[in-house]
Amino acid sequence: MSKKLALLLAAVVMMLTLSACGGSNDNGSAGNEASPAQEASQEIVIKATSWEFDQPEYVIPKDTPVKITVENLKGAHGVEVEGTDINIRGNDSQVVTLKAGTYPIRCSIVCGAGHAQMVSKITVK
Ligand SMILES: [Cu+2]
Repeated sequence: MSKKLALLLAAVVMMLTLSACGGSNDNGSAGNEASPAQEASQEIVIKATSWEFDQPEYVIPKDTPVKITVENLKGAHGVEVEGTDINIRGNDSQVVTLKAGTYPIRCSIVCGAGHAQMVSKITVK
């Protein structure tokens, strides 16, 4: 009984540690994963202030490499795209290729009182 509990605790601790590591790794090595120099045929700029993104929706073409740039005009914000591994923190960019669909965006940096209302979406078509 107590051995089971200890194992369970160990598993939980490991999961927490792994997710913490994953988070900081994302940050440091975002540029050198998978494909090093994808050619983007288009760029969109997502401008963030405290506390909103400049557009309620960003439209990009499907199956096409697009450079997504995040500009922080006020405060420190990031763009996390639900259903993908895209997480652009701060003034940075990432080249992405997405399938058709709608992808919710939210701020990936806890930035203060309005953090929860920092949402938008990417429509890919
Ligand atoms: Cu934010």
